[in-house]
Amino acid sequence: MNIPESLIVEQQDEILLVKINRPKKRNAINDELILGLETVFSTIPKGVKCAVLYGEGQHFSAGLDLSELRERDIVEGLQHSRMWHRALEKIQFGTVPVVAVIHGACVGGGLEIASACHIRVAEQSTFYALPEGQRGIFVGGGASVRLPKLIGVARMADMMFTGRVISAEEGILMGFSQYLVSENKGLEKGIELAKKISLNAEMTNYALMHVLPRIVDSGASEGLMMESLISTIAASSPEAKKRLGDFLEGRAKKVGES
Ligand code: 1HE
Repeated sequence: MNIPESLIVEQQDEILLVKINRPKKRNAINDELILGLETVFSTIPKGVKCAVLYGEGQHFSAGLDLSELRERDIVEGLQHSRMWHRALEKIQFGTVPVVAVIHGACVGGGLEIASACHIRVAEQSTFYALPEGQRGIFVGGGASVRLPKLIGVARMADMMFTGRVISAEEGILMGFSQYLVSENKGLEKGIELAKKISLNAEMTNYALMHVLPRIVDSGASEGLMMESLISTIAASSPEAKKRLGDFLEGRAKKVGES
């Protein structure tokens, strides 16, 4: 497997920890790194149930490595954007849910990578921006599809029109991150969430990753039909029957019990 030095992958029981490790360049994403992410998320080892993606150093990621952008022609540019789409599809529609733990800069392509994950935990130092507008370019890693679903079209357009920087607190109010934690506590929180997610029935995680986004992208009538299908499939699995029985016979936790 071709994993570059700028990615560190470590398995802790059922959790895969994936670290972007290019701190001298603020975890800017060059081709090697995006291809490495594609490889890692295409080849999740058997037994892994959830992944945590985070960054080394002071920042999650400064986005696209701008030093590689200069001399591309139009076709190369298209292929480059499609390469990002492919890699981020592997994160979003891979085999396991991915928790992003973000801190410092989460900008441009870094924000696009975090948007492809399933849950985002932000440390207090996090700031978000889409500097593409200021650099004279446009997002190319899927932000126009994923980001409006998280924060809304108007907010994304504002970020690009004005170069506005969003704080960690604003990020949570806007719906970009789901958890806000103090500095250096992100990984601990990310692992805690990953452990919780790993305890779910496999079918529930599968439906949340692969079916829910398709329902959201479809019309109401098709969406409701897909919901009926997946809820019936999920409820008929032996795991669901066991869990329902556990609750009805007093062996399972009540809502809110930990
Ligand atoms: C980089 C990059 C990069 C840093 N490409 N080399 N992204 C941006 O427009 C963000 C550009 N970066 C920044 O605004 C700042 O670097 C940060 C706010 C993220 C961090 O600031 P700081 O003071 O901690 O670091 P620095 O001194 O600016 O950078 C340290 C080194 O990292 C320096 O290299 P050095 O060789 O002079 O030490 C920087 O050149 C390098 N560096 N960011 C290349 N992005 C799929 S399309 C997505 C399109 C985009 O992502 S566009 C947004 C690009």
